[in-house]
Amino acid sequence: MVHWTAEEKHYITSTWDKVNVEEIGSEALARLLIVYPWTQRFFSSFGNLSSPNAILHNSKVHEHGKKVLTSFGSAVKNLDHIKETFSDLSTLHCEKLHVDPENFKLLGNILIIVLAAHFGKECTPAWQSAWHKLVSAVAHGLSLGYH
Ligand code: HEG
Repeated sequence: MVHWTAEEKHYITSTWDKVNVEEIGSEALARLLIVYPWTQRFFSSFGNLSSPNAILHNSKVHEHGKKVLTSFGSAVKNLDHIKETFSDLSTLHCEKLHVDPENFKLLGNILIIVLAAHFGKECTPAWQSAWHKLVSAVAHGLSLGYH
C-alpha cells in the first residue's frame, strides 16, 4: 500500500476540490491524443480526430475525458486503497480494451501538466512530487490486472 503524508494528502485533495472533471479531463485526453497520436487507435469510434483542433472540439473526447477523470477521482477519495479501486478497470483495459499500460503513465504525466497550467500558483516542488506519486499509483493500480 502506498503511504501518504498529511502534506501529500493536502496537495492532492486541495487541488482536486477545485478540478472541473469535464474541463480538465477533456483537455488531458485531447492532449494525449494530440501529442501521442498512436493512442488514437483505441478511439476509432470517436469520429474526427484528424487535427489538434478537431480533437480539442470532439464531443466524444470531452465525454470520455470526463469519464476517465471522474474515475481517476476515485483514487483521490480512496488514497489508501488505490489497487483495489482500479482492479476491475484494470482487467477491463487489459482483456477487453487491450490498452498498453504504458499509456496510463503518459496520461498521468499529461494530467499533471494540465493541472499545473490551470493551478500554476500551487505548482511547487512538493505539489509536483505528491501529484507524481498519485498518477504513478493510479497507473500501477490500473496495470495490476494485466497478465
Ligand atoms: Mg480508460 C474506458 C478509466 C486511461 C482507453 N476508461 C474507460 C472507462 C473508465 C476508464 C472508467 C469506462 C469503463 C466502462 O465502460 O465500464 N481510463 C480510465 C482511467 C484511466 C484510463 C481512470 C487513467 C487514469 N483509458 C486510459 C488510457 C487509454 C484508455 C490511457 C488509452 C490510451 N478507456 C480506454 C478505452 C475505453 C476506456 C478505449 C473504452 C471507450 C469506449 O469506447 O467507450
